[in-house]
Amino acid sequence: MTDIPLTRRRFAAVSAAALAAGCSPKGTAMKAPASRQFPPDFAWGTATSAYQIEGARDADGRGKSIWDTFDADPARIRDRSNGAIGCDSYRRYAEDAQLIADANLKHYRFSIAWPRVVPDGAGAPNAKGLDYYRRLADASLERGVTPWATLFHWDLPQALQDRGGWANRETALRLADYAGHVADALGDRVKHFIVLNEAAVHAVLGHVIGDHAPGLKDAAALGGAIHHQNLGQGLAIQQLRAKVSGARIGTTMALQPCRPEGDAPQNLIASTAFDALWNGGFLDPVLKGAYPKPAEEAIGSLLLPGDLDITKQPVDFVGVNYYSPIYVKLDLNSPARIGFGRPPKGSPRDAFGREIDPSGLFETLMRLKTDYGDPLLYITENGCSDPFGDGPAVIDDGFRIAYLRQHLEAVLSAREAGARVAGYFHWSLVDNWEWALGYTSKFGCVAMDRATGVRTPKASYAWLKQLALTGALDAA
Ligand code: IFM
Repeated sequence: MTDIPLTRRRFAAVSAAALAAGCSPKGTAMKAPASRQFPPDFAWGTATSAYQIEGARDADGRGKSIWDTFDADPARIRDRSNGAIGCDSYRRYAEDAQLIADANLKHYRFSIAWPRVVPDGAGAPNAKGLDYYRRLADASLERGVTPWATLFHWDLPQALQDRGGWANRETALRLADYAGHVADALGDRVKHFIVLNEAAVHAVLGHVIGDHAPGLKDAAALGGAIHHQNLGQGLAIQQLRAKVSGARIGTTMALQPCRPEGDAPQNLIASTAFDALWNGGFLDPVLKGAYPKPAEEAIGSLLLPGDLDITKQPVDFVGVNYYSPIYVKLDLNSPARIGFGRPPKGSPRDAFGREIDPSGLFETLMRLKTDYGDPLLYITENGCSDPFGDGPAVIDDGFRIAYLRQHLEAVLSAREAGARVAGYFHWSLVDNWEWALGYTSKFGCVAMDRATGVRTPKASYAWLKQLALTGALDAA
């Protein structure tokens, strides 16, 4: 992280605020849960996203997305692969729905590819693209699985990027138009909607660091990517509310406690500043109708009168995507003075290199309860990867079961402490195309043979199946 636009002056301002707030680097303490039983109405599900699984990029009038453009340069993707095939789910969607139903999972969170619905980013919707999502929703419903549609999981139509992408306020209006088309076509059968997926990741990795599409390395692009996504979300929620009776509408964020590397006070200041962009920059506008200072400064003159009334829409739930905390340090070599730090020495890591720290999930859930009005919460993503590499998937994936068990214990603890967590979606159903990591990182509870597309359930699939049936979390 070299370019987060936190100037020396802003850094001094957030330093003062952080010290005044007396931020704790470790957060709320988590107790072991007293009971290992989830209630019968707890929602068990799994999650995927369009670009990672669908393939069929040229089918039925789909337009190009920024990821088609980004992965056209193989050097950008770890194994030089691209999203042309994904998991072939555009053809195999019914098989996927059957796998979900067979695992006793009653909820499927998938994303709709914006460029399938509005290939040129604006104008009339593409009926064939919408038909595909009708078929997918019906395949789920017929098997007793409730569809949850995410509208924007990072695959912006390239036509909109060509007009400035999120730097252009118009993109927010186009997101609302797209939401309206989805509502008109699918609102009779899809009632659960998530407008944005992990907007912080898209803003920072896509616009500042450049590891994700659209591949920009431009600190000045951050403000537009934050604010216009939030604005578009507000406008899209208005469309969905107006058009879909009985809609349950939420948002999904990559919420991560931002912790300082080590004990140095300057790292605490840097982590507090980063938290205000990464977490606060998306939570506050929708739930509080305001931006934390550092985010507001990054947005500058793009924030127009009335915008915060639009971003602050009533939501029925907040979706929490949690994998691990972020460590942050002061980095004098970076123009922003903020850099990614390392977790404490010896802390457990998953095969993916991410720190394993379920207390970060507990802390996040409690923070939402305490600081953000106690919203209804769903864990909309949680999971871990196989070890990196081109090798076959690990079918006997005890490491994944251990990871899931620990995080579900954190969910039980947070529920006992009063957080209103109503469901859990495992990321992900099938090993899929993990963005810039290509196929080198596998998150599925089902393996996929890349040559044939054949799916093979892993040990974690059987484990989730039993858990979803009984709601009883086994002990290690
Ligand atoms: O695969 C991604 C997903 O698209 C967004 N959340 C994190 C997952 C694992 O890295």
